[in-house]
Amino acid sequence: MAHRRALRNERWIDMEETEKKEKKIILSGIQPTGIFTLGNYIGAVKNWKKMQDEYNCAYFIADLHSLTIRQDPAALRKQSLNAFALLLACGIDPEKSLIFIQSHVQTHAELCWVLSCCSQFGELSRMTQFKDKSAKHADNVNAGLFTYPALMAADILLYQADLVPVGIDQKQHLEFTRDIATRFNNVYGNTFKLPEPFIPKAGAKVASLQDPTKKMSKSDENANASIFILDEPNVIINKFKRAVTDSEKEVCFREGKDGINNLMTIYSAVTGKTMEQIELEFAGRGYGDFKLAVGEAVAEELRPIREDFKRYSEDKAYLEQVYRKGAQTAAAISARTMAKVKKKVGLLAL
Ligand code: AQP
Repeated sequence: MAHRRALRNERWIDMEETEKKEKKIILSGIQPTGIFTLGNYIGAVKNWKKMQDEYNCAYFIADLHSLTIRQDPAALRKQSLNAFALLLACGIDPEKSLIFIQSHVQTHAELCWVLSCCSQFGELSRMTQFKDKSAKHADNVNAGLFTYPALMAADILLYQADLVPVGIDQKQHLEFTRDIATRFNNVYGNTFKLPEPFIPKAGAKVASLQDPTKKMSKSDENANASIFILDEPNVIINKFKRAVTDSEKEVCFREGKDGINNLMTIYSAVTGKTMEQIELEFAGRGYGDFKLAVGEAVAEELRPIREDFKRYSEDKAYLEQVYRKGAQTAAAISARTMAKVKKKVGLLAL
């Protein structure tokens, strides 16, 4: 099969000090809570692909994080494998980037425990995601939801990441990671690199097509609110036709036009056109023409991903080979940090 290649992960395995200095380390994860949306794609994965040549990238399926919300076990297993295949289909190349499934690498849970013991109840209680999610899932306000930032800190600090691409919603968690790393380094001596937030040049927040004041989300109950990256072209076009806009007729990016602003942001992200070019292109034409153009452009952008996903997901042996290799490499790299941490906090070596 065309996508089958020898897997070396060379850049990561042989990453000696020299290369480490040349290329910064980027780390990011995505939860396997469903098929990725156009928001996940434009806001994260599309950029992840672009960053592979310039940086040493580590990308993972954050399945441990997704346990903070109640999951159906069989569905979660399937979603994790699908999410992994989706990363490959979106152009994440296992020869350039380290890709793995979080729960396959035990150091994540292990460091999370140590960092939980360095986290204060007060600072965790101030996390807005905890407040939002505990309000949304009032019947399951579990300890994992509360200590989620400690796991995210472990994910980042294990790989000594320089940069972490974050949306505004995750900024507070990255600040927490920096605080906890600083605290640990002050008490035990220099152990962790302090990660910086990374805002990619072409990163955009994509809003729900049905309520443009909300972000587009995998878990939105309204199927018309989100474009899933495996949606068929006719489904995509119909969802855009139904997108909520306003009662005016002018395609222009302006405060108060949340629906049109969102569609322009999406169109710009997939075509590379500026807002001015888009305004000119649709001057004097109605919203109908514009919505159709956005739908067609998105369907075309996602077409190769849908096709590649089909090929990857049919080749379970290849997927297993890639995630096994990724887990081995991630375990070897993260073990270096974990060994340092254990020694510093006083855990007896085996
Ligand atoms: N609407 C969005 N616009 C831009 N970026 C987005 N991201 C998510 N939604 C949008 C970015 O995608 C990356 C992975 O997100 P995640 O799966 O770890 O969690 P999430 O942000 O909670 O994504 P969802 O789709 O909303 O999932 P559910 O419904 O399960 O909560 C992140 O970089 C995120 O910023």
